Amino acid sequence: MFVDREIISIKSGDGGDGMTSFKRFKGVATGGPDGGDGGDGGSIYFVGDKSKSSLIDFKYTHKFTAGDGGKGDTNNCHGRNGEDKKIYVPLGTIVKDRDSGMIITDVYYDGQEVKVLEGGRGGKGNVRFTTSKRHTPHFAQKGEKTPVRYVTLELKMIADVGLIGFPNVGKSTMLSKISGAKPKIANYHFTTVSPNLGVVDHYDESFVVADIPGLIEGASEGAGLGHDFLRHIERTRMLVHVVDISGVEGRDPIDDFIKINAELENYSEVLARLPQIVMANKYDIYGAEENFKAFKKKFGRKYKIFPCSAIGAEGLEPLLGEVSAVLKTLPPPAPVEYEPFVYERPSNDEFEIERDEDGAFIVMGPLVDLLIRNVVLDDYDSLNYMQKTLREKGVIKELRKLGAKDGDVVVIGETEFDFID
Ligand SMILES: Nc1nc2c(ncn2[C@@H]2O[C@H](COP(=O)(O)OP(=O)(O)OP(=O)(O)O)[C@@H](O)[C@H]2O)c(=O)[nH]1
Ligand SMILES: [Mg+2]
Repeated sequence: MFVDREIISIKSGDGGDGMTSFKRFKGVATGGPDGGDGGDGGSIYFVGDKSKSSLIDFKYTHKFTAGDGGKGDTNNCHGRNGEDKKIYVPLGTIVKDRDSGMIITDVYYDGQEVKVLEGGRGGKGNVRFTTSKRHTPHFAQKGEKTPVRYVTLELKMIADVGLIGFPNVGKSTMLSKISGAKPKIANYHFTTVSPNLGVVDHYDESFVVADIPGLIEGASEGAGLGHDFLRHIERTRMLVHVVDISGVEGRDPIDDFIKINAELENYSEVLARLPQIVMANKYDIYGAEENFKAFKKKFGRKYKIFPCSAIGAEGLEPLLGEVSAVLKTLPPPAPVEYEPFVYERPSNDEFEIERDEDGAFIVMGPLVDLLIRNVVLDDYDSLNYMQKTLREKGVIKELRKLGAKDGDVVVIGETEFDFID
């Protein structure tokens, strides 16, 4: 089964919680704080793997999670860091944010590693909250929790040359003769149901050829199978347009050629503009010579046309020579161009204030999450630390601006406070 589009969920590891603890000595109630930091969560990477040719693995496994960071420990011990998760994908896999459709990365090269989600930060242990005034902080920071993200994987194969044409014209036969690929070949339409890649060695040059299912009229609007696969030749550098010059199936090669080019035009300007040469195949069949002359007369000025018999491996050498020569004039293949989309980590400083029906001010947002993580409400030092943070981050100022007066209720997390300016 060939799979070229899947949605998966990815999640980097949560940060481990920081530890609250105090040194213990014989005969002494408590020593100084010694709670260590939590470990960082593992990150999510995508890795290019040339041995993969489809996204089939993701049909069965949709969920990828990196390891969580371990909790900080006593004696100032740092929690262990979570394990990274590496997701191996075929070359040419474009990773998009599912919701916005924006491109996060194009995994293009073998072994290329792209970090897509950073692990959550480990929380700080209580040691880190010691100040000159506060010697025994009874609180530590919780690890950063990371959200689940959904990404679309879309395979757009990477090949130098795309083989296009009606069904049954001999595209797969051609590929099997010029490369080590062994595509299915048979005398009926749509023998090929998914793309095949083959590597062609031609003297000192080497290039990759993609054979896709046959195209038919209306392919650009979804007729037949071709439409789903046109995107796999969007990234090629040139096209070899295969026509059945014998017209053995009762079709007119000139007509065929015009129709397929019209479909390309409809589908994408990029495809229509790719350099194109013509393989006039099945030249071995009686009647082909006549058709070839007419075809050449009509298109010979605009296109280079090569009479061939794929089945007999005849006439392929001049065609490959031309492919090789054209490729040399073209820029090297490159990943798609895009403004990379980056998942933001929850900013620690943002907050919003709303008023509920009773007039209480509700403070919300990542800043609040941070405060709640940091503060142990029945601890005096901790509460002071929170007040200081509220002032520093502009929450008090904003409350005042919104008209908060002494005695008004301010809700932070699950706790209510009286506003005192
Ligand atoms: N006489 C003759 N028959 C050929 C030639 N090339 C291919 N064929 C035959 O044409 C039929 C179709 O060949 P395929 O290579 O499967 O054609 P295709 O274009 O890949 O077809 P689809 O995958 O269905 O689009 C097979 O029976 C081949 O043996 C040729 O040069 N001469
Ligand atoms: Mg085929």
